[in-house]
Amino acid sequence: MIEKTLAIIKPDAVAQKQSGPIIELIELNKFSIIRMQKLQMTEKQAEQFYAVHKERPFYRELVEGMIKGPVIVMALEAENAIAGWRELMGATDPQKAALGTIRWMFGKHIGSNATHGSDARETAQNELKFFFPDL
Ligand code: 3AN
Repeated sequence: MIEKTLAIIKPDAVAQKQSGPIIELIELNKFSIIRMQKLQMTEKQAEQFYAVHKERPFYRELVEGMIKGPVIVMALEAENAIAGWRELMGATDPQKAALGTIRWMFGKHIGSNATHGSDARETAQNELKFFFPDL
């Protein structure tokens, strides 16, 4: 089934000029980038975006990490895009990510793991709307 998902290249990866190779991997893996924007998230936006993690001990770190610089947000489309993008990103913790995945290559630690991806169909719908209201 053709799906859409939200991908974000996080501030650390953007600052380290890793967005080029990450976007290349996205295209080599046959995702279509149907929207793409570089933007600076506000603290309020990041808090809202990560509201599901509000009670987690790392919530502040998560919000701070997302607003320390510009991000690149993308709407990706492909067959099974949601699971496929998560597979290409690799495990949340870069130390546990499989060889060749984006987080294996570009993640530093669990709090700085290069990219974000929606985790389910409903989340994808909400996260896409958050940045691209026309989708
Ligand atoms: P994923 O991004 O792989 O869906 P989630 O939803 O469990 O993972 O976590 C959301 C984000 O929170 C992760 N991308 C990661 O940056 C951060 N995170 C998760 N666990 C930790 C942790 N133990 N310490 C610091 N940050 C964490």
